[in-house]
Amino acid sequence: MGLFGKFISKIKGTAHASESDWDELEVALLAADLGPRLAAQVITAAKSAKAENAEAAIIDTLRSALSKKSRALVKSESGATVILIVGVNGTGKTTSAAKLAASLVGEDARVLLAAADTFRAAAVDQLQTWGERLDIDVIHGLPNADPASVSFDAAQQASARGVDYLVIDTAGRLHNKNDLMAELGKVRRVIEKVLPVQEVLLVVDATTGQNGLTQAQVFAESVPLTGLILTKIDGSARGGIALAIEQALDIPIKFMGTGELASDFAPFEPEIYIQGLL
Ligand SMILES: Nc1nc2c(ncn2[C@@H]2O[C@H](COP(=O)(O)OP(=O)(O)OP(=O)(O)O)[C@@H](O)[C@H]2O)c(=O)[nH]1
Ligand SMILES: [Mg+2]
Repeated sequence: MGLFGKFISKIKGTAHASESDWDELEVALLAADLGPRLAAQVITAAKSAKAENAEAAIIDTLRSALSKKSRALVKSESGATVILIVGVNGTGKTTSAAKLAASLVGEDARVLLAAADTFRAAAVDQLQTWGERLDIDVIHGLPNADPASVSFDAAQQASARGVDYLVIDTAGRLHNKNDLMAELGKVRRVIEKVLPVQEVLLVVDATTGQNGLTQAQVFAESVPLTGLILTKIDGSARGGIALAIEQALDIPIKFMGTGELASDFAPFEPEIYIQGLL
């Protein structure tokens, strides 16, 4: 991404950055989707530092925007840990559910997937294809089944089979559709009749920029989000949205998606991420 590299090397040897240097930095910060608030804080911090300390001041400001909450998955002490995957259409929920399940299997956990996106038959097929590829069982219902009932059934099966994790994929829903948002609350309540829902992970597509922040705000009002999965940060120069969201909502990004393969998925590492921005 190399957001600040050019700016820093420009001001390092000089006593002062010029107005046009500051403007250039601000444009770069906004273009990277850091958002106006954090962009302004970075500029203020860099301006008040000496040229040779500007880089450290910028890094400190970025660091302070990060959530201090744990980025590790919460694990049930006994019984299956339920992870609900939510988000707007096309952000990468199904892919991320499969990738997350694969990474848990990679840690020797027993994992079950559930296709609670019952609106489209293709959505169930998509998760089943992943399941076959990864050798992970996928629970699904009849076409147009109630997502809450599929989730309930999946929780019962997870419990009966004694798996470690149940990862539930849900339908894409627009955050401005109240009935769909209310449905999420119902799905969660129904699962909790069987097992506690330890994680509700919102999938945000990094390429949607500041809209990702709006999505996170609205979803957080409907269902208690425990973390985020930030997808498609491969090839996106706009990864600054991660910091904008963490600063505004204090919801930790737990994982990131960096491509379309099962292996293109990793825990979110803030220090590496900040170095990447620089
Ligand atoms: N480059 C890239 N592509 C991704 C990533 N995650 C998902 N995709 C792609 O994005 C597209 C949509 O992914 P899905 O997983 O189907 O998204 P979804 O949120 O389940 O979509 P709906 O169920 O329709 O709401 C697919 O083509 C995925 O391969 C990622 O991290 N990087
Ligand atoms: Mg999907």
